[in-house]
Amino acid sequence: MSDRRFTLFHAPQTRSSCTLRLAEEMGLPYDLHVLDLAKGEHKAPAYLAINPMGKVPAIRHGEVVVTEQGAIALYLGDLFPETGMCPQPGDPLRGSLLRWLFFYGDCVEPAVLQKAMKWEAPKASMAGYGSYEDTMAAVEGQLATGPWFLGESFTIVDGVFGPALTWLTAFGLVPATPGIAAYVERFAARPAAAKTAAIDADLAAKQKGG
Ligand SMILES: N[C@@H](CCC(=O)N[C@@H](CS)C(=O)NCC(=O)O)C(=O)O
Repeated sequence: MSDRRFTLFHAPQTRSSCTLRLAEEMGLPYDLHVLDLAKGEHKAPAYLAINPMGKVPAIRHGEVVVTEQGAIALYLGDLFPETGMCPQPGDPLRGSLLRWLFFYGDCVEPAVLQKAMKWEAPKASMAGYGSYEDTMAAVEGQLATGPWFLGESFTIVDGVFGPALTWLTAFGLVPATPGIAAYVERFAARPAAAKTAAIDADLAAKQKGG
């Protein structure tokens, strides 16, 4: 597949905004297929054929469909290795990259949800994330090696953790400790932040108006 242009199935100001932001960070060639969640377009048969979960983000590249934001980030990082944002096999950072991409979906998301919903904490030895406290302590420990999640350079892992920590602290679901707040601030200061926010604001306004 020589053509690397892909389609991003996107709904403004949702998790697919993370993928949009990453595409902008990496300077990738993409087309947007915008879905209006309020109109239920993500649960219509045409989109369920792309993602039977009826959730965004998803990407289609040729015949390949990828869902789940971490998987999409890795797929794009490998498809565009020249961006330097996805340490490749053989690079010592590759293991760390995989570790934290999986850690986000396997540990951070369920830990934060349990805490936010005030669900009873499961026995730590039974829960893949142990506890909310241990999960967030691990994230904070890793952030301390910054400025970026894997150290000196911005990578696709920041494309997942950056938006997540931005939203989670904005909604008060995760405390903006000094380490997390400084990371969120660095993430917000990157040029792709303003561009992505403008695209999303425009799309959201069009959906509200239409
Ligand atoms: N596990 C998915 C989660 C995707 C997800 O939950 N997306 C939300 C938007 S933030 C969604 O599509 N919600 C619409 C719905 O489920 O009705 C991922 O990591 O990409």
